[in-house]
Amino acid sequence: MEKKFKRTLITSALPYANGPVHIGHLAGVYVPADIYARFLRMRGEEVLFIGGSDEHGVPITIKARKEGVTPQDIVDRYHKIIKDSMEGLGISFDIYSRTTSDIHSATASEFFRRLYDNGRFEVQTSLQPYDEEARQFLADRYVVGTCPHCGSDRAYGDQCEACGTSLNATDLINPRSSLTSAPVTMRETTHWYLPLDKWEGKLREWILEGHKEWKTNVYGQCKSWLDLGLQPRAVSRDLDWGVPVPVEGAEGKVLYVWFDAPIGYISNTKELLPDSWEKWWKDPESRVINFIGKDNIVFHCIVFPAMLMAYGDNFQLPDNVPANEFLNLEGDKISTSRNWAVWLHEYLADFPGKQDVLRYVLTANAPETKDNDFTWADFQARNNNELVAVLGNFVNRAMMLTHKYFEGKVPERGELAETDIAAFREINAAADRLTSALETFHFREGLKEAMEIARIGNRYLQETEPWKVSKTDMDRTATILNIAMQICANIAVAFKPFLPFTADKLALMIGLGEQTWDQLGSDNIIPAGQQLAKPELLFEKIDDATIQAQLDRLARIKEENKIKNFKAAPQAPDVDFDTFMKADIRVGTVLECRKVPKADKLLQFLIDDGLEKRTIVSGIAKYYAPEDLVGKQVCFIANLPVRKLRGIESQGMILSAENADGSLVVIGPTAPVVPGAQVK
Ligand code: B3M
Ligand code: ZN
Repeated sequence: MEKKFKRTLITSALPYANGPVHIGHLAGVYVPADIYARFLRMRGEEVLFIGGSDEHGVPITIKARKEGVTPQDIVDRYHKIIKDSMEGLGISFDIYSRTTSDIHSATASEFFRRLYDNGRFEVQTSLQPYDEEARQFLADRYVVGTCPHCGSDRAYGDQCEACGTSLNATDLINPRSSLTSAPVTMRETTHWYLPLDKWEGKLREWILEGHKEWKTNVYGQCKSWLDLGLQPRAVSRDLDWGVPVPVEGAEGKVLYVWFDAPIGYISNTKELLPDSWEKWWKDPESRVINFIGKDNIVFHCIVFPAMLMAYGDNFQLPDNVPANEFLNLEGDKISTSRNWAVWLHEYLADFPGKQDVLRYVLTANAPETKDNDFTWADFQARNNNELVAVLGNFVNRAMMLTHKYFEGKVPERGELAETDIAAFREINAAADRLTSALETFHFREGLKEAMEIARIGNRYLQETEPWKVSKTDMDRTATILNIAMQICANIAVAFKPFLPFTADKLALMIGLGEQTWDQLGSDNIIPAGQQLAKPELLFEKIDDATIQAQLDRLARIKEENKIKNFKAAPQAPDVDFDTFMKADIRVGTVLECRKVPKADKLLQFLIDDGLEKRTIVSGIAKYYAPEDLVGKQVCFIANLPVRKLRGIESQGMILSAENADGSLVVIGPTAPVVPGAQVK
């Protein structure tokens, strides 16, 4: 039996304030949460939509250290960018706050203290990596050293990225701090642990028995965690950035970021509703829905619920956690540190007024059941072929025709024909599917059904042909265009959760007041006689040049990353001096240079080598225009055996250096020398 709830508290993961928000965050969390919040509000339900920045944790301190600023400077910067850009995209939070607020510190502190006072923690002492120079403990991630498995000298204390093995900092050979490069020692430290093992039985029952309706990716991940068996987890850290552990003798220790961050949902509710926040969290008729990405499942389904159970006081556990998988960008994993992302604040600047295009593409492509890929080509195609050609086209035709034949007033209609009734039968079926898709967090399915209403509209105009009927029968034309306007009104309702800017623009154009969900499916939303505004296009085509500019930006980032990540090859085995001296390396001047026909890699040189002239063929055609090399001096090996390349005898080899991206740069002297000079 479906449980009936009075109100819904929607939370969306608090993004780390160590960088801006990107399309991966949006598709995974914020757009679906916003669609759901808007849907419930349109149904007249009591809803609260909570957001905020997660401003603690080690990465923020590292970034601050790198930039020579304070962690507070970092979070102030990104909190503002994130908050403003989310607002720009129309994410309709009731509050977007932050975990450096006083109310949050007080709430998180009290939460810890209550668990502490009630004996809910275990104390454990362990050895942790310590940076002697920075005089601080290090998270495993910030210890680097040599991998005991593959010998890579760039392994992290939690994983070697070269061979993929997961590690502990103590496994590394020559462990060093990535903060200061100082050698890492192991020091004893004491922390508070939440004994998750003690809550395992309750968690099993609550999730595995009680929430079989959860998405399979979420349920499955919970089940495998539970089947592995839960361990106590440390909830404090040795760090000077975070909420201080509110216990005597705990100087230099703060709450672990994953302990305080989910409490942020509670503090932000409190901040918004100081007097009535409790009913949202503690009334059994309230339900909590957590929108998150898949990497946060364990914290929301296991750790935070165990914290809430340990706290007691009727805190409601989440009723659902509709976590999404990941969105990739042009085939590669999105990464803040590699700058491989489409950043929301940059999108809003590059595509002003096109918030809904991004919302549409991210929903149509949402990684609901598996990882998905965002490509600019798909973005353009969905805009041009779906938003412009289907949705925008229908609305524009219906508006133009009504203006043409009825001076922009919704005409009176006569008796409905079978086509009219059939169209609304279809719209109602789509509307029902749309509603149940939204109720069950299937947002891409829901969007398809909303689009189906626009498709029905286009088919309706195609079948009824009011432009022809108007020549003989104005009464029938009036009925057709009345119906067309009712379809427009249905579109303004159906799309409102997904594309709020467009839906509101359309509502304004057709004189529809506030859209409510119960209007959906009705064939009589706007009254006859209603004056329509001047039709304006809802969407415009996006041209190839605009898309190319985005692709060029990504290509530039790829190149920059290659250079940043360049690792010099290990040194080759020793060669004895006499052997080396046998190579006769000389400088020559390029007299002629041209492409070798039918060989896209090869250039043919004529070189003044101080003796006679010699021909050399070199595989650098991709990196140089032949005319750019004429007159230049290059180094070449003179005494290699002659080789035939494409029928041309090559008398030597031009030296070049290989760059990080694989491109070749010809080597020459730094000042002019006589042709034939030997390189020693
Ligand atoms: N800041 C992780 C993330 O942004 C984390 C979420 C906290 S939710 C309480 O993926
Ligand atoms: Zn390795």
